[in-house]
Amino acid sequence: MGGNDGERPADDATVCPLCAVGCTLAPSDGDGDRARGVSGPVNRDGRLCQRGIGAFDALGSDGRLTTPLVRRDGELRAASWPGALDRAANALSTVADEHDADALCFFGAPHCTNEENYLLQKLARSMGTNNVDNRARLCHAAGMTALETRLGRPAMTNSLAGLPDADVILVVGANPARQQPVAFDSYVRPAVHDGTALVHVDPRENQTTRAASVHLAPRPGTDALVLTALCALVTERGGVDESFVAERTSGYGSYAESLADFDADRAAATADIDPETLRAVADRIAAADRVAVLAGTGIEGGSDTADALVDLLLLTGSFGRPGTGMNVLRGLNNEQGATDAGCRPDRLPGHRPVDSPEDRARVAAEWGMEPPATPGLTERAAVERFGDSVHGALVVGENPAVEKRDASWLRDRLTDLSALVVVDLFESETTEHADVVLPAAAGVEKAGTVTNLDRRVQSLTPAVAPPGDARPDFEILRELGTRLVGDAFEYEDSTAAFDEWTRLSPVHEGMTRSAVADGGVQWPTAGDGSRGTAVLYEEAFETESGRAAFADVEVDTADAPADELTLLVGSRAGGVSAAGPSDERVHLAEDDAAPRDLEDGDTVVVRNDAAEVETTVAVDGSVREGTAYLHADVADPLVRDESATVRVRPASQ
Ligand SMILES: Nc1nc2c(c(=O)[nH]1)N[C@H]1C(S)=C(S)[C@@H](COP(=O)(O)OP(=O)(O)OC[C@H]3O[C@@H](n4cnc5c(=O)[nH]c(N)nc54)[C@H](O)[C@@H]3O)O[C@H]1N2
Ligand SMILES: Nc1nc2c(c(=O)[nH]1)N[C@H]1C(S)=C(S)[C@@H](COP(=O)(O)OP(=O)(O)OC[C@H]3O[C@@H](n4cnc5c(=O)[nH]c(N)nc54)[C@H](O)[C@@H]3O)O[C@H]1N2
Ligand code: SF4
Ligand SMILES: [Mo]
Repeated sequence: MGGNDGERPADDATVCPLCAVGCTLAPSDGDGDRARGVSGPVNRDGRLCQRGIGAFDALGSDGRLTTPLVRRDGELRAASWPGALDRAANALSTVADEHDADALCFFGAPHCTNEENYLLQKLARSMGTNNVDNRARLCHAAGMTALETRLGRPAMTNSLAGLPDADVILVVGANPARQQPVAFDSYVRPAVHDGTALVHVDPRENQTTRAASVHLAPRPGTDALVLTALCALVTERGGVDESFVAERTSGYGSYAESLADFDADRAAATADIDPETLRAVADRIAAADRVAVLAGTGIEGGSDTADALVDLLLLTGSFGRPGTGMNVLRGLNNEQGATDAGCRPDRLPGHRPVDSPEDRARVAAEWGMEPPATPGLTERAAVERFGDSVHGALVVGENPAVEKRDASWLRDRLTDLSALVVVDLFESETTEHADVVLPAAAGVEKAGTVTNLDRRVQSLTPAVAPPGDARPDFEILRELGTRLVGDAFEYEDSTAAFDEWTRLSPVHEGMTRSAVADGGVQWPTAGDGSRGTAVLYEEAFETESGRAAFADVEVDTADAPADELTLLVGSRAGGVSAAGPSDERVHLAEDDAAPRDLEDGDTVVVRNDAAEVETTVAVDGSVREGTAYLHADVADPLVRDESATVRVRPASQ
């Protein structure tokens, strides 16, 4: 099955920059700023979600940065482009001269194109550091690590288009009905309509639950236990795909032994779910030919959930065919591409390890210099070292705090930097502290390529002009690169950078810009640029042996202290049109509210060792007992505490 089966989009069409689904849209013919959906490889019927319809409005000229700003006498003041670029380059090179290149870090750019990300990491590495990362990657770090280390590639194994072939779809820790609506409505709902069983595993009921045939709401922290119980029950029911296990996996012997002793009823009791419902799900999975997993940010509590999901899929032979696989749903529009282009501290373009001499040599042949061999700092680690060992940062389209919008934590870190250069569309907490702010063009205003959540590289067409003097990030990075490094950054246009990137990245080898413009191409190309790959691992996994190993999942199900509740966070948002929290309340089950003398509407303090937040209570049947649900923005100060539990008390106590 080829990966370029989409239709060629209309000439004025581009890719929606607001999430990783990658729908095709165009400016509407007369209806103000509303976008018009255009039939594309993902939204074949031209469907858009509400956010996509508002894309031009969200990225329009209101409040946009339109001129470069340079700090003079403590104030950010308008400057010319050459003046601002010189100042930015000087500030960064002074840090490298006074300390060394590892005193710099480069953050970005999951909202930017593949070519822009490629330039950003080339700039970092050409200056001598691997301190380059993108924070959106961290939303799905556990899921992607499991995929990369166990199967080979840090990416969704399958395609949206194959989902209707699944017999069972397990949605775990995600709410695609709200967060990836076009993907859900175009591929999951029709499958369910045609008889696919949708099993939602989440301690909270959300929009996705409404479409599901079964909702399992295990106690938080017990997902891996429940999934391992499913593996044991599926085995008992003869649901193991013996030939797949024999030909494509390793380590089954000891894994099967550990399952043989597994007490599924005890697991159900620990997870506080109905054992009969669990058996019914196991029956469906055992009888299924194709099982697909869709996973979101709710599996990120540790590595065990992702590992248990991979085990379940290996056991049932659910890899390498349409309608199967481990599909971690990326969030931002080019989160996948930022990783593929090399905006990771441990990987060169195409996911090649920085500590591999052959891969560095291949890069050196293209760049004329070898990238550093030691992995750099993750974004999280770098932010913690601001003012200590890290003194300068180039930030392209990010808000570089571990979590966003906590002004005081961020301010403390950012004020410790001696050079901060920010490239963005809007002012933010980060630009407030910058020495130089460079105004960028938005996704709908620029050319280049982006890669959606199912590995499809698609082409952007500038649909509207950028406001004022804003420029595409590509031009800004090219200018900075020319000043800081030299000739290696003199690209004629973004296609020249695309060509260089695809020469260096084995999974993009031979991919051509014209094939990308003609309906998109899903990497890997296997060297044939016009054809992509819809389903990974059809013949073999990309591991040394070609097999995937079972993981003996260590399940840690420590109980929360009796008076504490597990903090559940949802409605994560990223991106410019993310509205503020629509719901500031803490949601509690009746059985948790009553013993605390709490009623709907009471004012409470939600507290842990990191912080406290005052809000009101919503007594709510959609959250399970033992949990407290908060919108991500409201939870922000609390999530910095590793314990992830909170105490909820009346504000008056
Ligand atoms: N409190 C809280 N914290 C969160 C979340 C939350 O919901 N609440 N969500 C989490 C999640 S899921 C994510 S992915 C991260 C997101 O974290 P970030 O990526 O840091 O934040 P965003 O707000 O998505 O975008 C950062 C900036 O990119 C700019 N931008 C957009 N397009 C372009 C472009 O083309 N060029 C340039 N140069 N800039 C551009 C925007 O103007 C914005 O200021 O935050 C995480 N942290
Ligand atoms: N409209 C809109 N859509 C977006 C975005 C946006 O800003 N607006 N942002 C995009 C981005 S950047 C991202 S990362 C994605 C995020 O997409 P999702 O990850 O689907 O988003 P959340 O709503 O945060 O869903 C997380 C779910 O995990 C559940 N959960 C929490 N803890 C656990 C647990 O221990 N076990 C299980 N099984 N479940 C748990 C929560 O209850 C919640 O239902 O959305 C993308 N889509
Ligand atoms: S689903 Fe995502 S890509 Fe599609 S229109 Fe909505 S925000 Fe844009
Ligand atoms: Mo995200």
